[in-house]
Amino acid sequence: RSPAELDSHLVACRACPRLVAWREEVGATRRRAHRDDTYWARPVPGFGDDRARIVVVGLAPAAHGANRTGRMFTGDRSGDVLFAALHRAGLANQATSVHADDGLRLTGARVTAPVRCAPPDNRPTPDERRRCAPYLDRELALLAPTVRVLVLLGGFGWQATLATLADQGWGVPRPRPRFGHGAEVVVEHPDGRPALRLLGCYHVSQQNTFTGRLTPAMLDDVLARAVALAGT
Ligand code: DU
Ligand code: SF4
Repeated sequence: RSPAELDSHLVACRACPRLVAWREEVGATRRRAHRDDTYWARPVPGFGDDRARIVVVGLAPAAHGANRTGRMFTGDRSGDVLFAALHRAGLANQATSVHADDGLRLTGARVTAPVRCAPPDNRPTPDERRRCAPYLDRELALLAPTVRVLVLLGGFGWQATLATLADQGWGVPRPRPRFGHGAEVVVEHPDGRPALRLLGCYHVSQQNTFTGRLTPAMLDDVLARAVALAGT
């Protein structure tokens, strides 16, 4: 199965009634700044290199970001911070991301999430997270020849991703490793895929970047660590 086939299955998914209602409601009501936009309002595929060594994993699409543009982390402040850092790390061809057709390309990297539909308050339920788990697992299976490092953004995304990986048979330690900025964990899959190194990083949300909890230098350090671990 190719990533494109996986995506065509994903974007038709309606398995979570609450999230289907929310993604469509947000898309129908819009936000004043985006009044003239047609919202994507569907599940959001991973974006970037099909041969990525590093995958940045958020939590879920932002209501007025990826749920609007249809591309992960695209069209909001979180994405501005993240793609600028990926550009500094040599993993993106440009520092900005505006919409799905803006010329942005990632090389050696990909961005995705354990839950593919925008949830109310950025909080998917455990059931929603479990239902969505196979999509991340299939994406990682397709990337298995190359992927070595996952950068997990934020405590909620960390926990959701570890739980998603555990649901899919990955050997996630118990008790579950705690999130921290700079935390590192190695997980293996029983099907013999190469192991993944998980790196914790504070989320690129405005809440963290405006307050200086996450500085550009801290993000650069995590991505440099990811590049070093991923090898060449
Ligand atoms: O058709 P396309 O989405 O431009 O992808 C063509 C090709 O480029 C595919 O092998 C994925 C790869 N690619 C990439 O390396 N980085 C990107 O950001 C988008 C696509
Ligand atoms: Fe489907 Fe995942 Fe969206 Fe639920 S969150 S409807 S499983 S794509």
